[in-house]
Amino acid sequence: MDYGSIAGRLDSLQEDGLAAVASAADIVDLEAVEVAYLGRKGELKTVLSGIGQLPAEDRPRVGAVGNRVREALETAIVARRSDLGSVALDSRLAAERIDVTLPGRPLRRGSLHPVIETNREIARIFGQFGFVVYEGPEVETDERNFRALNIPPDHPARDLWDTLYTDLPGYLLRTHTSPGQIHVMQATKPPIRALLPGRCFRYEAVDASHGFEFFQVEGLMVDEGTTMADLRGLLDAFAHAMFGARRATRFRPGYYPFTEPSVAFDVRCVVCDGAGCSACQRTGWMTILGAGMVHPIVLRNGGLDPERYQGFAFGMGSERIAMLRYGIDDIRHFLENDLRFLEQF
Ligand code: 2NL
Repeated sequence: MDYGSIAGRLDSLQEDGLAAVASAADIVDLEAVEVAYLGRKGELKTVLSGIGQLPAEDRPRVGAVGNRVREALETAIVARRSDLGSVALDSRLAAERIDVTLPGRPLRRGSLHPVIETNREIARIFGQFGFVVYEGPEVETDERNFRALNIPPDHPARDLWDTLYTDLPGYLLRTHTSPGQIHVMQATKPPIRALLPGRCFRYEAVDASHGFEFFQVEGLMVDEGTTMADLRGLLDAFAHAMFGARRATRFRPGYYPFTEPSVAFDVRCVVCDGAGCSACQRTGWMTILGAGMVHPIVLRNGGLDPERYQGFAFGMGSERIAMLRYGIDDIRHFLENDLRFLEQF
């Protein structure tokens, strides 16, 4: 072992090392090259370990060559690492390139069911008069659905509602949302301005204008000194908001066991505007809801003193209002969930 042979080995180590650095294909490869040449058990260490066998005067010269080789390799590795880094970034950028000029992918758009949308519009209009939306359960007691509303068992008025009963005695599917109003009266103090939308059920043969399930929106107002004039004014405002500002309206006498007096509320036919057509059976008028002054017995069942409080209530079929708004002639469309129908709203 002499200076010449060690220096020669160091030169060829540098040459091999630089070649290995240059051909490292990626960062991981380059790290392995670094460990192999400059690591604790790497090539450089191995060659330099022979330094002890040299004459003392040769050792600094060999050390100087060793340092030059280490620096050359380290410099090459740093440069190669930065090259490989930008190559990796370039290829990632290429692989993940986004063509911002492509048209977007359309999302499928949903919309509210026309009956629900109609309920919301009704709630929006009455909301302007301070009415607050409440919801009650679809399975109700015979007590709240009938008896509290002045419809005792065996009363002939029960024939007006063909009822779906449950297996549980005393429980039924509500035939109107009025039992929810009983909840409201029992739970809150006047002044009450409540709106109750919801699904109702009747045991009924299905045809173009009847379903066995349907939606209803009921309103209830109770306060001291509430009169039929307040009812008429409110319903006029509703009719004008829903069917046009100049639409004529009228009250006709009606009958409900839970209101006295009771009325039917009509608007000028929205199809012929009074000229007479098949939609209004040539009467020129269409009934859009039933209403009346809350019967004193019903107020008392709601926990309120009829000597102090008066109230009115009204109820409308959501499907009927939706049919008039959109010119739909068959109520069965609302339950069939045919997308060709629903997508039009
Ligand atoms: C209709 C008519 C109506 C009511 C509903 C009501 C509720 C309570 C007290 C008194 Cl708690 N009345 N609701 C009153 C009159 C008519 O609905 O045929 N709707 C589709």
